[in-house]
Parts: sequence; C-alpha cells; structure tokens
Amino acid sequence: MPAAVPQNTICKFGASTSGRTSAILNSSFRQPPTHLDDNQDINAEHFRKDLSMQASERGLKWFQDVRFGMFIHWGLYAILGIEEWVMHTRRIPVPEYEMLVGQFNPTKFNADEWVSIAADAGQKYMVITSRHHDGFSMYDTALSEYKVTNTPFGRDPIRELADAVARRGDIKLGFYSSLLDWHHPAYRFRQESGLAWSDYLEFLHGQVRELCTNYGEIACMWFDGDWPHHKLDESNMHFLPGGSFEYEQLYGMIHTLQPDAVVINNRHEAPLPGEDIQGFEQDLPGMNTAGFNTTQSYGLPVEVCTTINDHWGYSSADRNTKLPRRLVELLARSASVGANYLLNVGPTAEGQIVPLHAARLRSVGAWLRVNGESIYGTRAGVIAPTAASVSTHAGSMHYVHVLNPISDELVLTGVPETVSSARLLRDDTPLELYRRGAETVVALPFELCDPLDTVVVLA
Ligand code: FHN
Repeated sequence: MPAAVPQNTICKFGASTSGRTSAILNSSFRQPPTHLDDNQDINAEHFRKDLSMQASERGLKWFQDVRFGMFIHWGLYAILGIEEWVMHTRRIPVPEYEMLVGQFNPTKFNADEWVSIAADAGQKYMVITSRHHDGFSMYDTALSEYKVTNTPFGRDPIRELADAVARRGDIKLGFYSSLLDWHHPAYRFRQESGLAWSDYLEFLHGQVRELCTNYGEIACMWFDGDWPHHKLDESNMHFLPGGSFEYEQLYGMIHTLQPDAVVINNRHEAPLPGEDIQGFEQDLPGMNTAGFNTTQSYGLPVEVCTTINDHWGYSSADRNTKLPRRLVELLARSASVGANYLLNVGPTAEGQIVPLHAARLRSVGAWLRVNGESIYGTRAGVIAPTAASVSTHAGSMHYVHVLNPISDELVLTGVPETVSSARLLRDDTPLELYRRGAETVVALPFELCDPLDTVVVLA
C-alpha cells in the first residue's frame, strides 16, 4: 500500500507491488515480430510467423468451431444497477465506490447454474470480467486487496466457475481483463502515490499470469480499455495509460502458459502481433453501426460481441432485451461471415443471471438443438447473401439461413455447381430446387418457415 496518498482520491485497498516487474517483463519469451505501423498492410500470415505469438492451430480451430459463447460483465457495479461505467459516469470518488465492497454478497450465485444456462443456450465458452475498468478483481488475486474475497461474500466466483466448467468438460472459461483501471494508484494516481507505470505493468501482467496459471485450461484472454482513438478531455484524462502495455511480453506469456487460448484485444482497430482474433463490438464485421469499430477485416478469425439488452453490466432499468429471433439472427449473421458470437449477460448483485435473459438464451438453445449443424464447425458462406438470407458452409454442405422470408421462393446466386438438392435441416423435408441461368431457385412455402431462422441445406 503506497504511503502519503490523499484519501479523497485514492484507494484504501492497496495493490501489492512486490518488485517483480522486471522479472515479469524480462522473462525469456521468444522475441515477437516487430510492432507494425498502424498504416502497414497486415495479414494473417504476418501473425503466424512466430509460434510463441499465436494460439495453437488446435486452439484456433476449437475457437472457430464453437461459434457461440456467453460474455459476463459482473462486478461491484451490479449493486448500483446502472451498468458497469457507473463509477465514471456518475463521477463517484474512489473511497465512495470502495464502500460497495462491504455490500457485495451475491448469496444466490451458483456457478453450476450459470454454466448450465450457457449449456442450455448452446454456448461453448464463457468469458467473465476478472477485473473491469473500476479496478475491482472478481477473483482471489494475490496482487490486490481490492477483490471479491474481501467482500462479505468471501468466495472466489471465478474459481467456482472454473470448477463448474471442468465438471462438465464441454464448455471452456475465458477471462476479460481491463487494461484501463480507474482505481489502481499506479494507473490513475501516479503523482499522488509516487508509483510508476511499471508498477501497474507488474500488476497487470501478474494478474494475467495468475489467470493463466490458477484456473486450468482457458479459452481466451480478452483485453479491453486500450482505445487509441478514444477522445480525451478533462473529465477522462485519467484514462490515458502511463506508457506501453508491453503487449509482446503479455501475449508471449499467454501463448506460452496457455498454448490453446486465443488472445483478443478490443482496441477497435487493426490487431497487433500476438492477437489471434479480430473483435467487433455491438456490430457485425464491416458495419460499424456502433461508430467506433474499424470496418476493415485483417484475415484473422473474428468474434462479434453484443449485449442481450442495451448494457453490459446489470442495469435494472433496461427493458430492451433482444428477442430470440434477433439473437438467432445475430448468431447466424456472425457465422455467415465466419465470426463467433459472444452474447453478454450482466448478472445481478444477488448473483443471478436475469431470468428473462436466461429464458431468451434457452430459446436460442432450443433452436440450436435442431439447427446446430448449420452453426457449429461451419465457416463463412460462399453463397451470396440476399435480403432474405445468409449462409454458412461445412465442406460441401451449404446452409442457407432464411432470416426474413419475403416470398415462397429463395433466389440465390453463387451456389456451387456440386449442389443438386435442397431440404429443411430441421426434419429433412425435401424442397424443390432448380437452376435458372446463374440463379438457383429453392421453393420454400411460407408455411414451412421457422419464425426464428429456417435453415435450408443445399448439398
Ligand atoms: O468500456 C467497455 C464496456 O464496458 C464493455 O466492457 C465493452 C465490451 O466489449 N467494451 C468496452 C467498450 O469498448
């Protein structure tokens, strides 16, 4: 705990700085490729040159095959029920926000229940906030006292989730970690605390090491909070990092400790060496309706993440929960461009996934139990999207997802020559198919359509 720090600004809960920065930063990882210019033309090949700077082929394949995951934003902010940015948006001073620590007691938390909701939804990985921008660690870190095990709850929910997924064996756990920290004295209060940027790096890298070491095999490390294009003004100057995040060492450590785990950094721009996945937030690739995503693709596997309503963290006033139809559409549209879909829930302060959200997830799962073949293990479609449909494929099987039926005929272009038959995936009902010049026409009577997404198999 740093001494002589003004108590109106800085934390009561110390972050230990044991002088291991240099050990962490200088450990003998293989040298990563040189950093790229923002302007340099990059492609997947570039990233694949150094094996210590990429997830294993097995990990990359697993990630792309599973296609659907659960994102979980959970922290102290759930108590206030005003989303995860509440500390910043309501200008809550650190000591005041810290008082939430004494109130956090999610007695209804049951890791097996969360995992079974994900399983029922057909989700194959779960990514939980180990520490969000508010700086509060949701696991039993040795590097800070500002952590969940120091609340009345006293338990490590991430340990319990790791144990729960291990018991099942068919779902992996991954960790979100904020690069930005509104609480850590070495991120936000260096002047007052006398700490250095290297102290923050020690903490950040040390936490990632803990997460990659203490919780078994993980799906991914998911970073957030380094946004080079974020507009800074007086109100948010403390977002500015005090230096480099030393990504080469950070990513090298992850790829060394967890060879199958993928690295994602939600920087909203060209991925850096060592990042395995390009992410799109609240958007399908190339759309940028959110206003902060890049529209470019860089040849890496892709992940789309969205909220189930309009917020990441629990928001008691948010009634805008997406309908199953929209959720299936986002999943299918993501898969159609070769992307995973990471769908967020913000559990309550009591430790529950909002029952309506769980119900919506289960509806998606019911659709997937019948139509999963058109999502899992597939790759981007080769059949041109239409106003009514998108497609995915696996080998010579093509799956047309009819999302907005607009007539009793599907008129497609780009259907491979090898295709000679059409049927409904759900029950093998044969459908009439004929060629009309460059077009392929499939008869799909409206009565046969599924309100969520009708999948037609072309083979
Ligand atoms: O600021 C965060 C936000 O709270 C949330 O975690 C999302 C998830 O993609 N990412 C950030 C905004 O880019």
